[in-house]
Amino acid sequence: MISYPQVLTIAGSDCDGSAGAQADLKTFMARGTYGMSILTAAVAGNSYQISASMVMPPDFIEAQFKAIAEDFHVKAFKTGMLADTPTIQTVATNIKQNDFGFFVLDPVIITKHGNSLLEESAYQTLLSDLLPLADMITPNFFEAQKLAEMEINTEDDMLVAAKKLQNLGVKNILLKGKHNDDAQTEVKDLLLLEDGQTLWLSESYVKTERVNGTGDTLAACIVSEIAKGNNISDSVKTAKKFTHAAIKNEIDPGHKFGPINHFVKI
Ligand code: PXL
Repeated sequence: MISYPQVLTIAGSDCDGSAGAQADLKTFMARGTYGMSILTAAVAGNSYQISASMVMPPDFIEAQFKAIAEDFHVKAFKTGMLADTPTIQTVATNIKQNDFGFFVLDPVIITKHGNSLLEESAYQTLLSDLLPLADMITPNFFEAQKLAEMEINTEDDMLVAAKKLQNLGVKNILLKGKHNDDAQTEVKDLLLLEDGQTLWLSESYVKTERVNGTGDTLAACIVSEIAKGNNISDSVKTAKKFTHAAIKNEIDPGHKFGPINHFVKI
C-alpha cells in the first residue's frame, strides 16, 4: 500500500471550484498529500460573483470532526471560511479535542471582490477563541491591517504589523504583500518565525484578474509541505513558488475572475 501524508481543510465550499475547500483539496493532491475537508459553509459563486451562501449547523460540523478523528491520522490542517460565531466556537472546541497537528489559520474575512465571508460580530470570536490555537496565520495585506489595527505602507510597517500579530498569540506569521498596484513589479511577503527570525519572499507581480483562490492555495500548500516533514521556512518558500506558478500559467474556466492553475508542476 502507498502511504500519503493526511491533511485537512476546515472551510467553505465554493461551487465553481476556484476557492475554498475545492482549491485546498486540489492543492493537497497536487502536492502529494491525501486531502480531507470539513465543510463549514457553502457559497453559490462563479467567476463574476457570490450570489448566495449558507452555513452548516454546528452539530453537523462536529459530526464531520468525529468522522475524521475516528479513522484518520491528520498531520497538518488549515481553516478557511468560518462565517459566524457558532461556527468558530464549534471549530475551536473540536480543534482542542483532537490532535490534527500543525494548524495554519487563513483569516478569511473578505474576498478580493468585496464579499464578506465572516460576520463582523464573529471577528472578536476569531481573535479570542481561534487565533491562540494557530501555529501560523497567513493574512493578506488588508486582513493584516485589520488584525494589527494599523496602516501598512512600507516594509518596516509590515515588520511592525507582523510583530503585533505575534503578540496576539500566534507563533508564526506570513504577512502577504500588496498585489493590487499595476505599477508594481514584485510581490514581497514577510515570514516572521516564532524565534524572531524574518524571511522576505519575493516573486514577480503577475498582472491578471484570474487569482481566485490564491490565499487558500498558498495556505493549503504550506499544510501539505509541513505534513511531508519540511520545516516552516522551506514549506512557505515552496508554497509561494507553487502559488506564483499557478497564477502565471493561466487556465481558461470562467469569464471574469478565474481560478488559478493547480495542475502546475514546480
Ligand atoms: O478565497 C477566499 C474564499 C474562501 N472560501 C470560500 C470562498 C472564497 C472566495 O470566494 O468562496 C468558500
